[in-house]
Amino acid sequence: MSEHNSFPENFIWGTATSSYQIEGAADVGGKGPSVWDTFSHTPGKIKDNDNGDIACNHYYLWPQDVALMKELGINAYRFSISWPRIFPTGSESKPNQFGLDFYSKLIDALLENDIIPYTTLNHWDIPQGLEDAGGWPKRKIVDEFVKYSYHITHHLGDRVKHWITHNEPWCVSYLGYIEGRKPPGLIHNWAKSLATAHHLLLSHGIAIPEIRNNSKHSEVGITLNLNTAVPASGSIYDKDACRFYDGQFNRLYLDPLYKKEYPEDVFEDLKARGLVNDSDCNFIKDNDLNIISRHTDFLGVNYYNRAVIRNEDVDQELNSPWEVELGPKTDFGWEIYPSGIYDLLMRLKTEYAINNIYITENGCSFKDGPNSKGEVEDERRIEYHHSHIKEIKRAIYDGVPCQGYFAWSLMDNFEWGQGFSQRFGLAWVDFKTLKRIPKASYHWYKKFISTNGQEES
Ligand code: IFM
Repeated sequence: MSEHNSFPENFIWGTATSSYQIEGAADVGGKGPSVWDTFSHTPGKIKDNDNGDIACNHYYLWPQDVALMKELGINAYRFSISWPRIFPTGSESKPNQFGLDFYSKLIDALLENDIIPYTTLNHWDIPQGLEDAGGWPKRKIVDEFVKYSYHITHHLGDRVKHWITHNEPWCVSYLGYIEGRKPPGLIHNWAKSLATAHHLLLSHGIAIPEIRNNSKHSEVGITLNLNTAVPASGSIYDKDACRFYDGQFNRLYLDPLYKKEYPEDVFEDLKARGLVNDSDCNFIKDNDLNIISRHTDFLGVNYYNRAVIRNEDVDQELNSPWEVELGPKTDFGWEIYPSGIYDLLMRLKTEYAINNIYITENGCSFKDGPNSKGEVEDERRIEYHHSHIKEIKRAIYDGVPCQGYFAWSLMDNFEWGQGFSQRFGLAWVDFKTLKRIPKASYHWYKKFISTNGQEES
């Protein structure tokens, strides 16, 4: 790269999705119920009581989705495998061949169209049977994940060469056990939340050699949702709240993976506040951290926004006035802050010396729909992606080893607790007819990546 106006040769340009958000066919082909089937069918959990029974119907419409990708010109596609399609209750000893065949056909079609599959093993929709047996807080699930990883890579590892063990462990651990916004919907249960984080990381570490063994010359990594956190003011209260936030959101995952240790301040804080005690933390066994910190080939980074942290526990009379100016927001209410991705990438390079990074998700929710001509003019989405990609390029020129970018998402889909009300897609989906309509952002991304992101300097 001699000029600062293009991306490294062989840079990966992709889009991402996940199984529960797009597939539908909730009980087809021997698939068992996932925790998301249960959660979304529990009244009041999902906006408008939506569920993923049909979603984008990708299970049946995948040939047209592969055509949509081909037309877009991406060279990679990140998707996830529905664990209960392969092990309906989780505890079977043999995989469900019908489930494997579905992914096998999809992978063949991708490769025939020169689209490299990047496959996530766990994007949250674990078999309900494993949840009933105790879920992530119980160490037993680690063996089940390793078994599942073994069988998937045994069957698909000849063709898939890029593996992501877990997507966003924080969402499972924190949103599932502290805020209750994701399955199993518990609140304020720090003991289970920490054990969940640990077992997700441990299962990642144990699965790495199994995956490498079955899928020769492959790369294996994990995807974390990370952000840049700043205090709302220079007060000691906001700074301290920001330290804790960063600890439980970013460092709780990065430190064990890359420094072989947990952030002590997070555990000390929780103990001081009476939220956990010593015996709650005895899920960490000798050697676990050696396993968790096994070398990975890449880190997948999902970045959406910055976090501005205000200490709400302190009497606001004692705190300093809010000092940070917030940027505009998406329709989800998330702040648009492109330079946060630059700051994050620089931190990953300097503080964690990470050797290879993919941006496995970045995107925004805007509701823009078809106009009278049937076209979707989502200029704000174009601006969002463009401004973030420019910051990634700046980080690459400042030495960050970033090898690829996956826009979230290929198409509008089931946005978890928000149901179908939040739209992240480059293609509009009419959830009545299931028609996909490429948005202006799709056409922009297509043109942008066709020149490897080259721009007038
Ligand atoms: O839709 C989700 C995705 O499943 C995980 N990362 C964040 C996206 C937007 O909320």
